[in-house]
Amino acid sequence: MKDTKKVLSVQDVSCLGQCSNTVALPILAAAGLETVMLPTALLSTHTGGFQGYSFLDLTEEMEKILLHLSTLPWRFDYLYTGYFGSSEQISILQRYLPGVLAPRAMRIIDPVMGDEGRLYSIYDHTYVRHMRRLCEGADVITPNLTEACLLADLPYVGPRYDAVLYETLLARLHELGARRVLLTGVLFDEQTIGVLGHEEGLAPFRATSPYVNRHFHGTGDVFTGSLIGFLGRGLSFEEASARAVRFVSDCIADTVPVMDTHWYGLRFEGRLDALTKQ
Ligand code: PXL
Repeated sequence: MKDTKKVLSVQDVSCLGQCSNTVALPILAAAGLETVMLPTALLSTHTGGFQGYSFLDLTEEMEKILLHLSTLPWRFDYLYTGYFGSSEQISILQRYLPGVLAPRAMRIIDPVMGDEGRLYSIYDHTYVRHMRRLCEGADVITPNLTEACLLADLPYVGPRYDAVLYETLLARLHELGARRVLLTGVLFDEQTIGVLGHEEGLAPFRATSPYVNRHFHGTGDVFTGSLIGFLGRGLSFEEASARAVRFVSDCIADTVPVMDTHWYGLRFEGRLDALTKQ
C-alpha cells in the first residue's frame, strides 16, 4: 500500500469557529490526505463576529517546530497556507520550506488577509508585501476579491463581475508569479456566485453555484481545503475547482437552516463523503 500524501497546513487553531485547521483536518482526512499541522496562532474563536477572543501568537514556536520537522525523514507533498499571526511568520516559513517540502511539492496559498474590501485588523501593508512574496512561488493561489485587489495593488471594486477588470486582476496575479489563480467569491449575476480560474497558457474558466445573499464565515477555508482534497484525489485543476464550489454550496445549504445559532462557520460534516468517494 502506498503511503499517504502529506499536507503541511500552516494556519491558526481557532478552538471554536470552524475555520483554518479545524476545517482542514477533517476535510483533508476525508480525501485520504494526512495533515501535518503547523499552527500559527491559538485563538479561543476566530475574529469574525466574536468579541473578547484570546490570541496566542506562535511565531517562536513555529520556528522550533520547523527546525525539528526539517531533521525528520518525512517530506511534505503539499504546502497549504492560510491565516498567519504576523509577517515574520511568513519569512520564517519561507526560510524552512526547502528543508521540509518534497522536491515537487504543490504550493497552495490562500492569502487570507481580508474580506469585503477591508484588511483584517491584525494585518497591515507590510503583511501584504510579505504575502505577495509568498505567492511568487505558488502553484495555486485562492484569493477572494479583497485579497486579490490587495495583492494586485488595485482599489477594491466589489464582488460584481466585470470582464475587463477581472482580466486585469488575473494578469496582475500571474505577474506575481503564481502559476494558477482562483478568484473566489465572484458574483457573476444576482443569482450566481463562484470562482474564476486561470492557468497560464489556457483559457479562463468559471465554476458557479446559486448565490445565497448572506455572509458565511469560513467559506474560503472550506473551499481551499476541499480544493486540495480533490486535487489529492487526482482531479484536474478545473474539475477540482468545480467540485470544491459544489462542496461549499452544499455546506451552505446545510448551514442556512441552523444560522441562528451556527452563524460562525459552515456545517460541512454531513458532506464529507463527497471527498471520500473517487
Ligand atoms: O477564515 C479565515 C480566518 C482564519 N482564522 C482566523 C480568522 C479568520 C477570518 O476572520 O479570524 C483566526
